[in-house]
Amino acid sequence: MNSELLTFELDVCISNFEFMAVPQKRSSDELLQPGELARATDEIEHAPEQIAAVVATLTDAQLRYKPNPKKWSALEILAHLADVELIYGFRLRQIIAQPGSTITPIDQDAWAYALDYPSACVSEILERYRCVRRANVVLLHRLTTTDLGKAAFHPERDGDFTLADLITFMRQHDPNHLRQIERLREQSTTQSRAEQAP
Ligand code: NI
Repeated sequence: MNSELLTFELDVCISNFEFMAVPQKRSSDELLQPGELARATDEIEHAPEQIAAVVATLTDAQLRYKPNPKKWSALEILAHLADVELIYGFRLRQIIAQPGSTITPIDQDAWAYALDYPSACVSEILERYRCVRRANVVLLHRLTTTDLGKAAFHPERDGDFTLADLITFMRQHDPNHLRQIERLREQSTTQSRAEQAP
């Protein structure tokens, strides 16, 4: 099982399914508060630039550093973010246009393996992540709080997955992985120093 941030307290993988990463640490109901949808949209809009800024500080070795074979490298996390953005895009449109339809769960480790995340090109995935995010943010700007209760059926929840749930997940997913990349940078630097020590 590959590494993934699945809760906001733990950075270990306890499930293959991205859905399980919905931590509900922030309640989806928060989005109903005045100004909160706009605040979430703003956070979601700017997250890729924060990720890109951290990635720009990484050497190629740091990008590929894995603390152990089962954990993702920063490069694999980036490829995951770019692919998850496609999933967000589809799910946003699905819930808006076809409420009551059924969501297809994602096995993120199967995606990472089958789509060969370690061979990803950083500039390509960053560009795709930003581009699809921009398109998704256009959609988010159109939403009002009355849209947030629209839902599709999520088999792994055995219940509704609302737009509020999805947006709450989106606003937490990038910062979570940003911290994961920063930790990988620190770990790789520490290991590099240890290897150079006499
Ligand atoms: Ni993730």
